[in-house]
Amino acid sequence: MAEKEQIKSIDQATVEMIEKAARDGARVVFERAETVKPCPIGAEGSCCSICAMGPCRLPLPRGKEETPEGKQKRRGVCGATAETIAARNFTRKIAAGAAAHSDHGRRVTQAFLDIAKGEAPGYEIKDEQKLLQLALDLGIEIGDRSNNEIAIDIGETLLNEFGKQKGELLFLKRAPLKRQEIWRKEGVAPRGIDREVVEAMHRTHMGVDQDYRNLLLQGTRAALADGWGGSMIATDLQDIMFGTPAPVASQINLGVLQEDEVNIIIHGHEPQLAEMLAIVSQDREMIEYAKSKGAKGINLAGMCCTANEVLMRHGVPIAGNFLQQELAIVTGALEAMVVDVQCIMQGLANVAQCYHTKVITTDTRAKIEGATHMEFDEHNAVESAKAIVKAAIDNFPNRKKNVYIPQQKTDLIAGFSHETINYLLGGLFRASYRPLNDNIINGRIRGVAGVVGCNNVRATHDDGHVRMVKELIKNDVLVLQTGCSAMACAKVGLMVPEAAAEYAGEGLASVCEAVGIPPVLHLGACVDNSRILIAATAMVKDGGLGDDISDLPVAGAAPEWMSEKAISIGQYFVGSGVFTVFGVTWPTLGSKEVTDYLFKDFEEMYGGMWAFEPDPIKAAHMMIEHIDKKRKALGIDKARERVLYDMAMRRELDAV
Ligand code: XCC
Repeated sequence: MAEKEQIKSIDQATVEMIEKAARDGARVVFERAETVKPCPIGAEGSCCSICAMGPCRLPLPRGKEETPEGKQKRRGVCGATAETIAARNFTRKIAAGAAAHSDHGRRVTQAFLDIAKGEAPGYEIKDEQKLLQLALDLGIEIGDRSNNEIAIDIGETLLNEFGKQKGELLFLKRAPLKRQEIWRKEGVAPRGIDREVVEAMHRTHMGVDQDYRNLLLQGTRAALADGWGGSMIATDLQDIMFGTPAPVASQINLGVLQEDEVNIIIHGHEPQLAEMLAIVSQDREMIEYAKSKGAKGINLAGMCCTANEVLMRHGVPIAGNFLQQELAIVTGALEAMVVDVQCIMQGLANVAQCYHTKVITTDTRAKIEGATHMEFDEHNAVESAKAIVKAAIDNFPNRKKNVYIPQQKTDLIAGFSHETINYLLGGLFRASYRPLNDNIINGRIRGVAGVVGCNNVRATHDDGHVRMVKELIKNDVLVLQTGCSAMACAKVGLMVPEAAAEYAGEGLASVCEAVGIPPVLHLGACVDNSRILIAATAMVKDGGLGDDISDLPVAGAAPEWMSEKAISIGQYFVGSGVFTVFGVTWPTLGSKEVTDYLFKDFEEMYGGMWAFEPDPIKAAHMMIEHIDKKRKALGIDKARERVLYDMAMRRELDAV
């Protein structure tokens, strides 16, 4: 029997562009995925390629139980067990993910220092309040010093976090005290960001750490160095330099591209260039230049996490999420695809050959064969950005006949930073999470879920995110989102206040309507998952919901994950006490022991644990079950029953 064909996407714009790509002869990710199938042994984490005696492939016996003798024999050439191999592969994924977020954080810190020293004209410190708060957090003197003097000390202190060899990362102190104690007890409090990544790479080298528990201990430490280190530093400093996000309206999907304007997409992760492009693309001189080439104006849009950064702070529209990157070129209406780092498919350069689009790499760490490299330099940001915009404008007259922009675009509200949530809930003078905690305690809100992460071409595009989030809000779970997951839900209209009445359960809807927020809140890019850690900590500190993150009725998920960064994020959530469920595939299934350790034993150690469930509805119910378990432990389960009873009574009364 033929294999049932997987539906490629639930998004009409995506479907239309896949069809156009086929007509135009452009090979995109959806087509490549049909010819390149995943290796089943690698997918389970059972292929070891870390030395030249292998790769050793250790498949599980198919269709039957593994016998003890079989398990004994299932070893690599060096004698490594399936447990060691799975744990090593998993730890390496964490190290790569933590490295990506943290190298982003490092470059942001360097830019922050340059700005403070006056060496990066065109940028400034935008959020003074957050600067001073951070100085207080770090014990840096404020006195009557200038913002720049304070910022230099902050920048140097945080830059030191990357290469620190001893002690603990400074931001660990932001966590609830009980959480800090757990980290110390388990020996996973990170010392320095780079140190933990390097040690993870060392310990997973051939012939070093060969105890899966010990390997995963280092994996946890490296992941925590991402969440409470590199990512958190990136978020804080970006907010100070570019402004802490506040609610902003915009639009999303390929329909934001304009037929008669110069279309530029900024794609990747670091916001420095994107910030400057947002300014320069509005420059009168640039717009005039665009007009001289026959365009009506310049249209900047975002893709992937850079998109989230400039959406949150400027309302720049989003053209799409991860799996739509090549499809933006397929419209035939894109003058320049400007990329920096992470999640950029090499296929872009190939697809661009069928159209006029210029793929422009801008970062010395990320070049692509066949693309044009135009180095972006923060010291000369305005000029660098102008050169890129000019190159896009110059490309406008080269558009070919095969232009078609799908009509789909959806309104959304973004900009829900921790500070904004605090303010919206509590008001300017008494900003607090109290109303959120109270509504959780009284049962109107059942709990809070973070649904984040990528798209994965092995699952129907956007479907997992949308179905999971709809199920959660229907069951009164407030959803916080970042990354490509946020974009999937924004595209179907879940990020406008009206979505509360349409999709949320009565309890959640009543709170959203009172505060005027959507039931699904966009918190930003993937480094901004650190905002979720801070929000969870604020809930603990506000009282009434236990004394650790693991006591809260919260859960996390990445239903369509694909990147190593997602594994690092998941691991730091689990290590911070959060139950976290991933979809699509799970990279340790080749070892039952390692999988059980992550899914069960971790709960004893960290209060949080992993789960794997490819069905988004079932996964949502696993999250709800966990939330209910936590409500019961807190003794607030009865409150919710009362609320539901009240509603039933109300309905009865209404019927009379
Ligand atoms: Fe990349 Fe951040 Fe994943 Fe999207 S969600 S595919 S990592 S852009 Ni981060």
